[in-house]
Amino acid sequence: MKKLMMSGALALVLSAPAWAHEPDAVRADAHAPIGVMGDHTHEAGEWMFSYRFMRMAMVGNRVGRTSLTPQEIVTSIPNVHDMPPMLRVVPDRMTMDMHMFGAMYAPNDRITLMAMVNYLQNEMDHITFAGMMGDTELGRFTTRSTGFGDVKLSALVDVLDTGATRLNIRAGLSLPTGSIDETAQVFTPMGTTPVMTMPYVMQLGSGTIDPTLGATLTHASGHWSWGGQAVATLRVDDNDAGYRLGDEVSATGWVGWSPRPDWAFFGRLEGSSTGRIEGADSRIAPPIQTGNPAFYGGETLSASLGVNWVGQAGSLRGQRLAAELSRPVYQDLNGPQMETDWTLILGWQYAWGGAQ
Ligand SMILES: [Cu+2]
Repeated sequence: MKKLMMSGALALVLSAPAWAHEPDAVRADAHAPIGVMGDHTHEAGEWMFSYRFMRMAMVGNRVGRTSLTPQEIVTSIPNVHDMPPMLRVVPDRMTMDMHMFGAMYAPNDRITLMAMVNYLQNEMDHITFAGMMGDTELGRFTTRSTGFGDVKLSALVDVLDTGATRLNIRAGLSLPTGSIDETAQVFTPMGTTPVMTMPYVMQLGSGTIDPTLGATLTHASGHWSWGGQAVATLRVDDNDAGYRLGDEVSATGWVGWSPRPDWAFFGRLEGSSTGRIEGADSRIAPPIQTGNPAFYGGETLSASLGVNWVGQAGSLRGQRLAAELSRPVYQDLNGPQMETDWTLILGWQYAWGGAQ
């Protein structure tokens, strides 16, 4: 993908027309890289629909910044639940697919309303080790959870808009529409196959109403653009199952380069910090790391390459396509915990209405 983007960029430079001759151009860099949400606002009466597909691939485990094999985990990490004394099941691969549907509408030039809901498909592969201790593999199994996640509603307020430089602040709520009662058949160290409530990471929602706050500053002029965003999601209450997910804060910054108005290429860094789960779901007590609320959260820094395209004429005008590929460059996890390998986001956005 990197190679493809580079050669695409080169071809565009060679064919780049002067921007001054295109005053009506829709700018590809008027939107942030597709992995950033709530970066832009709309003018009065304007609507936007968006669809994003996101795949996050996780392979292997780490404690802090150190990688651990499944055999090391089951011989060195105690089980938080009474029996057996050590962890006996290790997740070694997870794929999270998200179909993200979004709508934006601006009742006036200062306020833009935004709603998002995700359809999630989670899949986790496990290794079960035999008996009460030791590192003899007994077998493997896969669990899956599928369904809609939490609905996120927010309002974005334009604080500053000079045309080139924009600042918006956002306040919102995440509503607990996603299930926290997902179950799956598992394969135990004793060779039995009961159906159990899945660990926290495989659940589809937080189970709580979570306030979110954010601010985004962007600038675009000539061939260059840049932006920054900070977002916090706060967990202020326990859910019905007796726990709350950790607070999340993240900050990101990006630089974009547009050889022509309809294309923009981005480099982006994002740092995030997530707290441990507080409380516990009494239904979740298997001898696996994901069953321990302390083995959640941590600090991650990831780097991304992205591309935006926007149509200029006819029925393609205002249609946006985008892609972004991210890889972590630093992960310090409260573990053992699965580590992220890469994340890919593909997106489509279309806005209409408004004054133009
Ligand atoms: Cu929008």
